[in-house]
Amino acid sequence: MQNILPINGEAYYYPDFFSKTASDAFFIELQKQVNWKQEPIKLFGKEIMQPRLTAWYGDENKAYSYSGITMVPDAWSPVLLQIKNSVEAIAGIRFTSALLNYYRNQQDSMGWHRDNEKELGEYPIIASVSFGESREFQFRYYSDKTIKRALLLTHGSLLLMSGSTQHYWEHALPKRTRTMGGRINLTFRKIISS
Ligand SMILES: O=C(O)CCC(=O)C(=O)O
Ligand SMILES: [Mn+2]
Repeated sequence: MQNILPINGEAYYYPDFFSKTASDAFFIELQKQVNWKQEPIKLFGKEIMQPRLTAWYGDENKAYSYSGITMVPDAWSPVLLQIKNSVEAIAGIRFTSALLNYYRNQQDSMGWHRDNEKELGEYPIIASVSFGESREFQFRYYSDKTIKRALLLTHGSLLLMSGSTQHYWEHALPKRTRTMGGRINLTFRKIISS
């Protein structure tokens, strides 16, 4: 497995982690069944709506603060547990939580950030699963933003981030101009303290 990041971090990409058939079924089921919400976010002291839908699932008693909002998790559903089990087998750890993102079309996005909340510990391991439309995922080096990497996250893919990635690299999922369908992304995390 080749590390996508040239320095100070680790990111591994598995394009066909889930089969097309399984991925098609996961997309439909998650789109229907998840408790999707559009949440407000604080950006430079101003409250705006996030440009995507989100949901937060996890073990009980694992509340999580994310970009100025505190989310109380919904309980794992069978389909989420099935995906989580597959991802845990390759990541070699147990995840406590998952943030779900639903990008309804090309105009939905996620801005530059690091997943470095203190609840995730010093070296967060994050497993990011994608279903639906392929979208470009971008990395940029935090202290020299001209150093960049990008990859296309396709239907049924898995991206594993570990090591010091969340110290040194930001990531984002930018808006696009070309018309696109929906994409569902699940980022499994392990909350160490809460
Ligand atoms: O949708 C993606 O691929 C990125 C999601 C992400 O960075 C996050 O949930 O923290
Ligand atoms: Mn992230």
